[in-house]
Amino acid sequence: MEMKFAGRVLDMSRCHVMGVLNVTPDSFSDGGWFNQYSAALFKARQMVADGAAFIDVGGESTRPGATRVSVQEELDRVCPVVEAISRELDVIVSVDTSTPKVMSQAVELGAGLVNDVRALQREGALVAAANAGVPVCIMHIQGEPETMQDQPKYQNVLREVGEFLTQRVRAAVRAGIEAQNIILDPGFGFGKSLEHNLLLLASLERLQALGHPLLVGMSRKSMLGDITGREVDERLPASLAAATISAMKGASIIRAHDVRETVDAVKVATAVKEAV
Ligand code: 8Y4
Repeated sequence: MEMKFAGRVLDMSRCHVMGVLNVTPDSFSDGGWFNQYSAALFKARQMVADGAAFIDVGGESTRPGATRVSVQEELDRVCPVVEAISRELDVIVSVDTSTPKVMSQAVELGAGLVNDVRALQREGALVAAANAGVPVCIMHIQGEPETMQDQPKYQNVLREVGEFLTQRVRAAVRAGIEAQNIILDPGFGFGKSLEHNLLLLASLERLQALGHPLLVGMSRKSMLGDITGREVDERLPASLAAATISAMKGASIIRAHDVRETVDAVKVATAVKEAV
């Protein structure tokens, strides 16, 4: 079960860590562009030293109420960082975007994975991802980022997430994306209540049965705040518990803010899995 990301090969039967690198305006409210760029590269170097296999570079906040960025603004933020990390560091750059132009340019600059929380549903995204030729992560989302958390509703969340992902895989394959190049993600927190998120995590094996490697992202998310009563800065232990459970249940990639700690948690889960 190997996958090739812009020249780098990874065994997807094992679990890897993806570090989060935001280059959004809310993550850099001061300092100017050069400082922001330097801080991003510094953080990327640290995450690679800590054992990240991927760095997920994102220039658009998907938080409800976040200010929208123009395509040009997203390109200007993401591209220089993608280019520098690809050139300098031994890591797979993932581009967190729903914007076709950003997908194409980032892959041209060395990105090895397209991570789209809108599941390639924007006009031109399927074509851009297919032409880019790198693996894609297709994530489930109910609704739009702006409104997804007001009253999420499902008859059967597991069935509906599975059907959505299956449909998007079909659309991707029709557009020319190789089935072996598709990673799936249940989209924790993207139009889901705590109950929905817990059902999905408890049933992760059922999504794995769709036949694609799984990526999961629960790091610091509000579902962990709901369970523990902790604020976002105090959610590392809960994030590690969620990462460990995901790795035990067969996830191939864990998206996380705290790479060093998450790598250790994944190592423990992997050692236990491989003992049998
Ligand atoms: C605190 C910190 C609270 C972060 C919430 C958040 C995923 C993703 C995001 C995911 C994939 C986030 C880009 C949301 N989540 N991509 N991206 N899967 N594939 N929120 O779960 O981190 S951003």
